[in-house]
Parts: sequence; C-alpha cells; structure tokens
Amino acid sequence: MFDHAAETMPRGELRDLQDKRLRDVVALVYEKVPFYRAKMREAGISPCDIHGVGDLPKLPFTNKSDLRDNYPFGLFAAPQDKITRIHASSGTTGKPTVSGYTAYDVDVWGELMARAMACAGVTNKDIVQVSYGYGLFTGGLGAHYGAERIGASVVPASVGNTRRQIMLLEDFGVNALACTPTYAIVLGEAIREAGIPLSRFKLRAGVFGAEPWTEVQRKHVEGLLGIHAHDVYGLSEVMGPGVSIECGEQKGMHIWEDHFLPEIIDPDTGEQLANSTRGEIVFTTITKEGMPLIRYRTHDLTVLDDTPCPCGRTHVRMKKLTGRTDDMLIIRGVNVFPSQVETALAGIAGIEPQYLLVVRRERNLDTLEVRVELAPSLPSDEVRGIERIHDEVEASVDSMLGIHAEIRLVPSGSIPRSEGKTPRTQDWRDK
Ligand code: DLL
Repeated sequence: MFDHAAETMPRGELRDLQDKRLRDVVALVYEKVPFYRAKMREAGISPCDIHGVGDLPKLPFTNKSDLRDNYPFGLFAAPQDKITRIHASSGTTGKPTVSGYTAYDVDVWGELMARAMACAGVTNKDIVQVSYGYGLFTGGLGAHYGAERIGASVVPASVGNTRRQIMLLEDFGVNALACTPTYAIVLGEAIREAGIPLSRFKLRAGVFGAEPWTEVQRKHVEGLLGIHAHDVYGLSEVMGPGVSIECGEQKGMHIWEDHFLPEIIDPDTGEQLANSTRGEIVFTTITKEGMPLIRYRTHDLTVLDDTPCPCGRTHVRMKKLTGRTDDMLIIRGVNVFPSQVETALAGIAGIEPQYLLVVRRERNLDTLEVRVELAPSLPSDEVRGIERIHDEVEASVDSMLGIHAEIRLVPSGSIPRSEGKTPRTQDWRDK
C-alpha cells in the first residue's frame, strides 16, 4: 500500500474526517464561489446546516451545465494566482468543461494516483509506460504523477505509433502499462500479429480506464499481454484518473473516501439510494482547493459495495460502470456528445441539421461515422460541389470533436425521425 494509514483507516475515523472536511468545503465554497452561495440560499440553507455526511441530501446538485454556465473559471474557489494547472474535457457543445487545480490539488492527485499504482502492484523498482494522451486530457499527466510519486521510472510515451510503443515495452523491460483498455488490446494484438513471444516482455500490470470495458475484454487483454489488468476510474471535473481503482482482488474500484464522498442517486428523482442499488454516482470533493465540487452529477451508472475487502483497504468500492444516463459516447478514450456535432454543423450551407453518429469497432479500434443530410435543393446561387460540402463538414466536425469522423452525406429525409426523442447515435461496438 502507498499510504497504509489512510487506505485502511477504520470506518468510524474515516467518517469523522469526512464530516469535518465536508463542513470545511461547504464553508469554503459558500464564501468564495457566488454560484454555490446563490444555490444554497435558494435551497434555504447555509453552511451551519451542514454538520456531516448525513446532511448531504440537503445540498443542491451541481451539473455539467453549471460548469458550462460559469465557463471558464466561474466555479474556481481559489484566486488566479493560486491556480497552477487547468485541464479540460469535452463539453456538451463547443466549449470544454474546465477544471482548475492549485499546487496542493496537483499534489493530492499525485498521491491518489500513487495509491492507484500501488493497488496495481507497482513499486519503485518498476518501469511504467504511460500511453494515455498527455495534454488537456487528464490521463497522461495523472498516471505520470502517480508512477513518479511511487518512485517508478516513467516512460511518457503518450498515445499513437504502436510499433514504437511495442519497441519501448520490449527494449526497456516495462513492467506496467497505463492506457485505455482499447489501446491495450491494440498493442496486445499487434504484438501477437508480429509474432513476438511474451517471454521477451516483463509486463506484469495494466492500469486501464477512461472508457467502459467488460470482463470479457479484461480476460482478452490479460491473455494478450500476460498481465493483471486493473480498472481505474475518474473524471476531469472531479480530479482526473485515480478517483477509484481496483486492488489485487479486481472486484470493484476503491474510491478514496478521505477525498471524495460518493453517493448513489436515482437519476430521475435525485433521491439518494442505498449503496447496493444501481443508480447514478455523484461525488462531492472534500479536499480540493481550486475547484471543489458539491454533489456533482457524473451521469455514470454503478453500484457501491461497502462490504469489507480482503485487501484490507476500508474504502468503499464501486462496480464496473454499466452505462450512462446521458448520450455521451466515449470513442478512443475521447468523450463525444452528439450535441457537439450539432454545433459543428450549424451555419454550413447545403446541409440539413439532421445527423446520426454511428460508432463501430473495427480491428479493436473504434470508428465514428457521422451521417448528415444534404439540403433538399442545394443553394442555386452557389455552385458548391458535394465534395466541398463534405470537406467543410469534415473539417468542422473533426475540429469540434478532436477525433476524426468519416462523413457520409445522405439524401434529405433519409435519417429516421422518431415521434419522441430522435436517436442521434447508433453504437454497434458491443454487438
Ligand atoms: O477519462 C479520466 C481518466 C483518465 C480516467 C484515465 C481513467 C483513466 P474524462 O475525460 O473527464 O476523464 O472522462 C470521464 O469517462 O465520467 C466515465 O463516463 C468515463 N470513464 C472514466 N474512467 C472509466 C472507467 C477521464 N474505468 C468519463 N470505466 C467518466 C468506464 C470510465 N468509464
């Protein structure tokens, strides 16, 4: 374990710590963030009404739309000169969802990712290849800090160039790999296809997350790479990777409850549910300084398991995610909202605002096709070739999403309409 005392803290002691930290964070946001003050006043409460975890249901939820409305820095609780890092992930339209960190927040992140790496069995004698993207996305830097904090040798490979990745894994004798599960499978398949025997590698552990993956995929990647594959969860708004991680038992991800308070709620009514009931997981951060979040709606569906874990860690576990309550897709680790495509299409002449996102998995890699309807009659004042429309749509969609999409222009009226909510996505990956 990286921090034995914190990770095995008796539940009673943990609860006292959570109560105190919750009181502190509520007082902090009430004082520093006008948005929270207004929301709490509207709900008829003030920080003195919050004594501890039991009072969580009194507090209003925070939604992704609140982050959008306060874009970019409106929810920061620390002054600009204390913010040392800004990350972002896809928002529902053109603007990203922003997260601000103080130096202390980045330090805690490193510590929690170090706990995560230790859960996967990584030590200071190991070499860790980080093949998550480095950048605004939190995967690369988050895994990097964790491995570095534990004292391992970090190989910041970032994503792409599969052949070079495999060369590094083999030549450096890498012991642990951190990347998306899809990319781990791509690497494993490529190793198999190249006929390189696994005995030439020293890989032992994988720290895979940022997208949903199944037990079948776990077995597949474990076989391909000869490793134990650990599921790691997180989201940029709450911190990044390392909010929770599977220990050696591989039966649910321990949530670091000395920093985050999880709740399961009914996504329709917002009512708090028993831990063992499937619902939406909501987080309150209790130590963040830069951008604390109160009851943040993740839209991720799961179940909490508070039975004792044989590993000795006392922190509650969340089961593998079973879906989302919204229409967010994760394609090659990148979050994609259909509404982003709508924004990208706005203002392009010659097309209708009718579109469909079709996601498939080909040779273990996700592909995205965006079907867009052509206007019934193309503008007569302008001789715009279909090809030009295609290129304009492609450039606009690619730059909005940050990943490449195949554009298929289809005749007007050919995308099915429904009487209710028009389905904007077809996901064939699990079929
Ligand atoms: O994906 C942070 C991360 C990086 C986690 C690397 C793990 C490893 P975002 O880009 O903000 O942050 O996306 C967050 O991704 O709400 C989930 O829907 C999904 N997600 C993250 N981890 C998992 C996982 C990063 N282990 C969103 N299983 C979350 C399933 C996951 N879905």
